[in-house]
Amino acid sequence: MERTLILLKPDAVQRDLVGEIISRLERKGLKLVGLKLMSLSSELLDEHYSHLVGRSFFPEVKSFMQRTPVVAICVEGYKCVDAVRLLAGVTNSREATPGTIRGEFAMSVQANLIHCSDSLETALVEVPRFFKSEELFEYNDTLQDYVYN
Ligand code: YYY
Ligand code: MG
Repeated sequence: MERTLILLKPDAVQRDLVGEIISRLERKGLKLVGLKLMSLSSELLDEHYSHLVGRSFFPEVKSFMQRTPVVAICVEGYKCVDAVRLLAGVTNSREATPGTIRGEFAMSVQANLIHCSDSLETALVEVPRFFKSEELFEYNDTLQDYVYN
């Protein structure tokens, strides 16, 4: 089983799409193992978006991500890192496939509602960046048998 990091960005919080997006994760069959609101510090964003430091739009992305708290989520599932990327849709929401989260609910590159880890290697770094070990839960989810059978 893999775990992946998801952030519901300030536009999701402001537009009351948190429940809709969490519902989609649940309905897909993913298991919630971590969930909380958090305000992102400048230092955390520099780490999280280190691949964007130096890009002209980076300061804007940073201030956008600090406009409200975000919802940090960790889900677990078989090959869930790629599955969640597919649910989210491509970065530019206008080009995201209808049916995906970005494709259904967004029109922007920056305000694209959701962050999710882009590979298993990234997820292994991002999950502990946002969640302490005591904030991640192991429990028996009785539906998992039916989800994967
Ligand atoms: O992983 P993903 O969020 O789909 O895209 P990244 O290339 O990692 O960029 C992170 C984040 O930065 C993106 O979700 C919006 C913002 N951004 C932007 O505002 N303008 C760009 N040209 C590229 C990315
Ligand atoms: Mg990314």
